Amino acid sequence: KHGVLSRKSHADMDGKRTPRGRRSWRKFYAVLKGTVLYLQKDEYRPDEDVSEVDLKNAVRVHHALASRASDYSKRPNVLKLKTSDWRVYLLQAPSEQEMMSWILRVNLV
Ligand code: I3P
Repeated sequence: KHGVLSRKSHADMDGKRTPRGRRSWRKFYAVLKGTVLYLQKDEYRPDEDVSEVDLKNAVRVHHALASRASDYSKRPNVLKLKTSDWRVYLLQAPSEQEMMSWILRVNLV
């Protein structure tokens, strides 16, 4: 699955709150491949290797939990992603349907 997602980091590894200056929203082109959610700067090109920068933004979603971010109301279509190493991300999809689809797909990994 792939598509546009905006990301806000809420908690870093071990669940510590992401500090000010690193909490802003950033837009990515997201690609879910196997157990990894790649957050790329540019659109998905199947025949190209993932760049170093994009690898840094990759999120391991094995044993992660995705759910609607019902406690976040500043933006619509936002899901909350909790990873197995206690990171928390907010991810905004372009539509309600896309948000639901990402939640289902991530939780199936
Ligand atoms: C953050 C940025 C985010 C904001 C966040 C700020 O600042 O303004 O947009 O989240 O608020 O800390 P920075 O770019 O310096 O990291 P919202 O858009 O959700 O308000 P927060 O600290 O309350 O999460």
